Amino acid sequence: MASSWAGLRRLVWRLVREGSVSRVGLPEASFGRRCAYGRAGKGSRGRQSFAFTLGGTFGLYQALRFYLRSQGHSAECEASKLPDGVPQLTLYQYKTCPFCSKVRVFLDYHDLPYEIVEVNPVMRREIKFSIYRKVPILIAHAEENLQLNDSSVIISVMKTYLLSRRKNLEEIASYYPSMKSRNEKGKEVIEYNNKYWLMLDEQETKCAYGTKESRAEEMKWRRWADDWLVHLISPNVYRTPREALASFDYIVHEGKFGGVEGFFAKYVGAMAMFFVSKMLKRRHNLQDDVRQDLYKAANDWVAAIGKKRPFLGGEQPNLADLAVFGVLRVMEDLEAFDDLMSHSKLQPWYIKMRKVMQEAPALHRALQQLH
Ligand SMILES: N[C@@H](CCC(=O)N[C@@H](CS)C(=O)NCC(=O)O)C(=O)O
Repeated sequence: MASSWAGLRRLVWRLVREGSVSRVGLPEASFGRRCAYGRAGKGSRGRQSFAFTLGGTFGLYQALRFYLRSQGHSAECEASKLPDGVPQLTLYQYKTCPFCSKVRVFLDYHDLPYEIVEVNPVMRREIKFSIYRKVPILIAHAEENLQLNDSSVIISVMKTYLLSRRKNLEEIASYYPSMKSRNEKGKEVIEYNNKYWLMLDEQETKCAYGTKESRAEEMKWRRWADDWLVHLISPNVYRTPREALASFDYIVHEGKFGGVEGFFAKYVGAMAMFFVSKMLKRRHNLQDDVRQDLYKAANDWVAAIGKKRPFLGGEQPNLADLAVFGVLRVMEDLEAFDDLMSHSKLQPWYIKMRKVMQEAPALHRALQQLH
């Protein structure tokens, strides 16, 4: 522990001296303007003024202190895997899909580099190699390519891998077998029963969670993000013909569509989704004013965090924080998102999440240097 703090002080001094910290302070988030998260700060190294660097370094120092404290940092916990030990990753996605956004948030937060392959949602040629026909799909280019399906499986496998000292990716993935079952409409679906569970031994569990309750809480809210929060998105962003058109304008702009395809997708897609969203509203028993369900979900989430901690994970976000943020982020720039910010209690948490997502890559790089 003492050596960690000494290392931290050395690191901060080196960063100040070299001016090598990218900006970690974030201006007040401006909603209604799309924010590119990507690899925050890369390429801006060494170009900041001294005062700016010092401020950023201090922010990083504070963040590191919180991080180490919140992780109950100890010699045993330090043994977790470094991101540069992770194989090359390729994410097959639709940019605006909430499940894909969840995975990107997870990878960005942990500073794991990955290639993106944007899939054309009409032909889906890019995932022709796969029997599993949904996105996200993550390919880990290890000795043999390993395909991981389902956002929550991907996140659990990768998080287990980062925390685990002995298991390799193939072994961890084998603990998440797919199972065919039938949904309420009798349609065959693939499910992964234990997808919210990290495969950790006792020591790793202690490092990751501290208490049993925090592990159970994380699982509960990760499931909630998939089973409830996600289902509020479509009814809200396609609520009116005007909103449906704005949503499809965004989807076509951000997604991979041919010219004519894009034109049809925008107008036909918007009209279709306007009607589909009404069906989804009935299927999930939403209120007539679907915004009310969205606001309530946000307020339930904020209530679960409570007043004593900034994130559900404590001083740092846990997998549930990352999942909820990933899901909601796809609505940014749309009317539903602005309404959500002004009519629910979510905004302070959301701003903190944005800030932590900006800081996380620098934080994880700094932690690597500490080890
Ligand atoms: N449970 C899956 C759900 C993935 C999913 O439903 N993805 C949608 C896109 S948001 C999809 O690929 N649908 C099939 C299609 O577009 O044809 C996960 O968490 O990854």
